[in-house]
Amino acid sequence: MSQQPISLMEMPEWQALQQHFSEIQNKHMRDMFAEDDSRFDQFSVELNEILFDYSKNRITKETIGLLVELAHACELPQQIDAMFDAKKINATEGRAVLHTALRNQTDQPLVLDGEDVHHQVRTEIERAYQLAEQVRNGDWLGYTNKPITDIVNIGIGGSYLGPQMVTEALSPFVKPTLNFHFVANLDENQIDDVLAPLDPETTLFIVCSKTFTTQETMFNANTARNWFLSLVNDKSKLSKHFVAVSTNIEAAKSFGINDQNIFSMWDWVGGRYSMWSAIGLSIMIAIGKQQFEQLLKGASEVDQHFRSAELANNIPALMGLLGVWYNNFFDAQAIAVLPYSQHLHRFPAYLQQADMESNGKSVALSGKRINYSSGPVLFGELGNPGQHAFYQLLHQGTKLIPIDVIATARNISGDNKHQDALMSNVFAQTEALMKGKNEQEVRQELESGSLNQEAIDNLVPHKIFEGNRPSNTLLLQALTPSNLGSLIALYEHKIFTQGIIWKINSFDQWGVELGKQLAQSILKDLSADGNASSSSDSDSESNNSSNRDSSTTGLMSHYINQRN
Ligand code: G6Q
Repeated sequence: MSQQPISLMEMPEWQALQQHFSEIQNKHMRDMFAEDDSRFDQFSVELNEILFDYSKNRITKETIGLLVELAHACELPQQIDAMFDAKKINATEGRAVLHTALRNQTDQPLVLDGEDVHHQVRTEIERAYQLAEQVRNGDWLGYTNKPITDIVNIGIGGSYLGPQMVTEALSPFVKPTLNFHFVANLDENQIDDVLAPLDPETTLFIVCSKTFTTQETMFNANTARNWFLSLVNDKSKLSKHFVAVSTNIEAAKSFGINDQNIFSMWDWVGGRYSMWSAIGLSIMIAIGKQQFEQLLKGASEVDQHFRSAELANNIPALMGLLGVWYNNFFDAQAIAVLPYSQHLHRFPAYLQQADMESNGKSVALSGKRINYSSGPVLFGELGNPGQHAFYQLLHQGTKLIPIDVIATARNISGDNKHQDALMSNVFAQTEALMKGKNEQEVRQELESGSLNQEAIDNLVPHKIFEGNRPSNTLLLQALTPSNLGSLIALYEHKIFTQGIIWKINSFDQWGVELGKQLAQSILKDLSADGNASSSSDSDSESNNSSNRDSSTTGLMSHYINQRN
């Protein structure tokens, strides 16, 4: 007889954590550090050139033990194997999840539906490298035989955030004679601004779209093509200036892109996990084959670590479990990711998609609604600018917001004259969040000044910092391609770990669909005769418009009046 799977919160391992939480929830990290000076050694892990310090968390050895037991009870190790072994773990789309195969460094075949995935991956990436090297060497010539100077990546979501983030993060490795532009927004101001200074003779457009149907990308690609044709006036010249990356080869061909300029990807790569494939073509052009291979290598090393390290010593598993600890036991609603490295300025935006699109789900794989909290709100910004903006809330607000701080010990492009000052901020912030400042300390500080007793009494409560606010620190030796590859893979696997604990599918994104469908129906009405009325429509396709609410109808009418 088949048994109903036991729900997460009824698991004995969960209940043991609940009990443990009630015992330590009020314990202050200040005291934990005072009682045990080996916390840093106990709660930090080094992997190649990355140090992960998680000692400033509201945890004891027992907490980690219990979280690891929960992960085992949720079969995390078996699920990790299932992902790497090409099992179709993306159940709602019937797909394997194989971004790890895109960076696999071994010669071992990996068979999926009768095909060797590794062979397919290597073949396609070598084609992409060839194009990248031609552009970099000046051998890829535009229609007037001039080398390319500007590369415009047109794509959105996973076909944009990863390539843009990495190209920016690795700017010291980017070929200085090439300029990179990323167009994602449907507001034509973006593409118009990008195109304005460009010369069609020396511009290469990469249309990146897994489906080749995405509205924003198709609009922008058409605008780029029209711009090119308006200046060049000869369709036969397009082939030197437009390439595409897609699973939908036919659609890319009908857009007018030559067969040999289309690079494929596969349905087993999710958009937000796809920068390791030819979707990363702009990165390949920017940093070249050798450095792109380093990026893959760094990610692959984390893949091996995730697959083989004991969970108690496994960085992505620990990152994921600590997130569960705060999300589900402390009821923390948000997390902040705070890079102190300027070149990582797009990392929070990239991670926002990776995390929130993956784990922003409320139905378990079983099809049942979950009765616990899943993915948190993720936000972030560069560290120092953030300190002078929203860190106030992190230090003294009413919400508990665990943070990840990311920093590099060495700045590879400068002479490190700011480095000690920068790092002093990194260490000071996490120390302040952990320790806080108690009443006695505040009083002492104020009493050494010139204020009278009444003024001191009034000021004291405002100057108290409760502290006990958790942080992880990821300290990279430097922001190299290999370390960046590792950093991204750490977060990918953190997200995976949490998806397994929460029993959700981290690899679909049905939530993106409804808005897209409605936009299509609304656009049809907006482009028709400007009639946004909610009254009866006879054809069945306009069911949506007849069901439209008064707010949407009112806004549409107002827009139509204003636009005319
Ligand atoms: C990512 C999502 C989504 C997707 C974009 C672009 O995992 O699926 O962000 O990447 O909607 O889709 P296309 O690449 O198909 O244009």
